[in-house]
Amino acid sequence: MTDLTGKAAVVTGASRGIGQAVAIRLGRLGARVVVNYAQGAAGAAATVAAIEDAGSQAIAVQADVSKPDEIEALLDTARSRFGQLDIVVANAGLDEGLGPVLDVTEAEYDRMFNVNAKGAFFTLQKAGGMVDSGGSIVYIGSSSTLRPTAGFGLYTSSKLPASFLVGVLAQEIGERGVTVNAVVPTATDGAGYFTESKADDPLRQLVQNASPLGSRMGTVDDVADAVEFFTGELSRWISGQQLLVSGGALS
Ligand code: NJP
Repeated sequence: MTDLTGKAAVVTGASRGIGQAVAIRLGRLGARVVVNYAQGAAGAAATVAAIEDAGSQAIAVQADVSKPDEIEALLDTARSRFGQLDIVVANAGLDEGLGPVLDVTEAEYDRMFNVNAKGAFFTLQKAGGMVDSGGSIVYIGSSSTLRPTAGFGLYTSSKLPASFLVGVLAQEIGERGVTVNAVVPTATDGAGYFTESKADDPLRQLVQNASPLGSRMGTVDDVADAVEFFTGELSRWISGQQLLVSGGALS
């Protein structure tokens, strides 16, 4: 089993969905966790409580990832509170904005790119400069970046830049023994759009039928499993990679 005892982690967007599951997983593995949120204070408090129940420590910190100064202060909290920074998971994102490219407005573009592109870029950049030697950085990407799909022009365009950056950063900071990888989920039950969708949602049924491994959606715990791998000892010689978490579906 992965043992993160003594490590300190920051997970952005950990008030719900994938980020919440990842933060709780890291806490259960022994890490002390800085739980970031933007507006979901109650969700972040629930994440902190789950980590404390598991016997570790956590603190909720509000920060808007589209503001580089706030990211820096967020990462600083790990050092001031826990004395170190070993793991950064760049998860915060807006899982919305679907529709034809021809309908995208400048305001919609700015909203999505501010969080998904600029926010992820500067989270990775600040993490690259601030994470301790031997640490790990994980970006939560999107399987939509693997194949052009109608309706995904805005969302996927905003997720692609940080995906590319993962490989570059892995080259630039690898000499410090820091790994940089991306976990690339498909549509995930209990997160984003699929937090509220019902069993008879046609999109849910489409996703459920896409995996050769069985008729179910991926879960937030499937994604947390992959993050556990990239933050633990077993991935010490793996960097710059994109790991598709899709139950074998090709995208
Ligand atoms: O999203 P959701 P997911 N600064 O909506 C936070 C990718 N992904 O778990 O407002 C800081 O449940 C927000 O905070 P708050 C996706 O692209 C997903 O699905 O306080 N935080 C909340 O904690 C994204 O990168 C699917 O509640 C900000 C969280 O982000 C990642 O997975 C499929 C923020 C969003 O929770 C997590 O998405 C896929 C800001 N400015 C990729 N804005 C999927 N769900 O199916 C938002 O391929 N947050």
